[in-house]
Amino acid sequence: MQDYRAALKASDPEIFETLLGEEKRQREGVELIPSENYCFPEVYAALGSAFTNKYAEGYPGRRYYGGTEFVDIMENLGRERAKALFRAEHANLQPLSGSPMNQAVYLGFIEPGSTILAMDLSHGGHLTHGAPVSHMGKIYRFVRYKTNPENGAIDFDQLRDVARRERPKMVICGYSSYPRDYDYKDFKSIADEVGALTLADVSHIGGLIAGGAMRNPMDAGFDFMTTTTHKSMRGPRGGLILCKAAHAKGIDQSVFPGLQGGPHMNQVAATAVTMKLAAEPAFKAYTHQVLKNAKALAAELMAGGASLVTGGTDNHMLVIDVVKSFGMNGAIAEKALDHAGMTTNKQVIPDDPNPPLRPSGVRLGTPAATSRGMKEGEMKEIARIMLDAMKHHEDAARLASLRNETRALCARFPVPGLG
Ligand code: DSN
Repeated sequence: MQDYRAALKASDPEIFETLLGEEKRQREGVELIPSENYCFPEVYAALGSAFTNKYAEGYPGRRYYGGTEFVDIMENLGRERAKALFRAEHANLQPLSGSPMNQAVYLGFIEPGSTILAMDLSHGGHLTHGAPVSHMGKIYRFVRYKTNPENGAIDFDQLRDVARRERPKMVICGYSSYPRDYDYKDFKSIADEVGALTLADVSHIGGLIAGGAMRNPMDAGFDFMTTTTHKSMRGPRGGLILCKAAHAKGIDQSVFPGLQGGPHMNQVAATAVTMKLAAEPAFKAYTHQVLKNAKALAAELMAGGASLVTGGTDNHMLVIDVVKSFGMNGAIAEKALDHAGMTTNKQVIPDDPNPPLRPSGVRLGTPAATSRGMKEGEMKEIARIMLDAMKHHEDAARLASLRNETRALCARFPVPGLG
């Protein structure tokens, strides 16, 4: 078999150098961005395979190109695995990523100009849930529900009031910065009352649902569930749509030819592989450890003076109000943590008075560290280094010394697939 790395090194040493730099960065730092992870090593093999060469517009058994006998078998396996994993009646593995995946649902089932009810963006909703700067926010009329300022949880009374008043065609639940779980039946009953379709965008927690650590919206009778495949699922960068059988034809047509052309068959293959690995007992144990680690990290950070949005976490994610805790904005905290070898991202908090590039929070999560085998003990070490870095963010020598401690910690936990 050809050594692809050696070929790249020989033909493009400049790009190869950047790859080596990125691999070193991933090895020597603790990755705490909650949407990032280390993919299964098998995913690298599928992504860097001959499937990348193949055009296969259409679906298995109904393609617009010849030579599709093997990709048909592969995509069918992936679809059946995804259906079984998520207890769904239909699966589409072709969305190129999270944004097109959600667009395909809207464009296939909601008329332009119609109303969609989704979470307020500063309270945890995602760009594709109708941010004014997104085309989706221009095509549809998004109305909002929020979290309760008392406890940080979704305010279902307000959600019901907005739904009754606005009569949305679709109710979306899902988030990119909400550290709590909820009962999908609450959303479903409100949507049913006003005759709306239900979409759960579980991009952050798709893997945690697959492993049984968090609730599955399909069990509550949701019409659609979308998830990216690269976050807690440890697959390739990509999107996955699960839905009821009644929506299968509409979803497939909306993805192709409605929104996309040729699917990336190497990505579809990597997703199919991920669906198999995510059904294994080891992955189930992994997802439960992700949650245990998040709780341990939250407890330790709070004991050290960090104020967490909602006061803790039920999932893999934590949001620290760094203005309240340490008197600095999220951009400064992110940089200090970076210098200490801890990668996080600045984050707006509910009704944040500060702008998105200098918001009041930082967001962190445990999926990637857990993929390296880190457990509650390591979360204590991570929290100690983080607190020290934020409290001494202007002390360059101290940050450099903390970075060495982070490197030593990381050296004990090889990165899957990178060593
Ligand atoms: N960018 C992802 C996140 O970080 O949550 C969502 O698209």
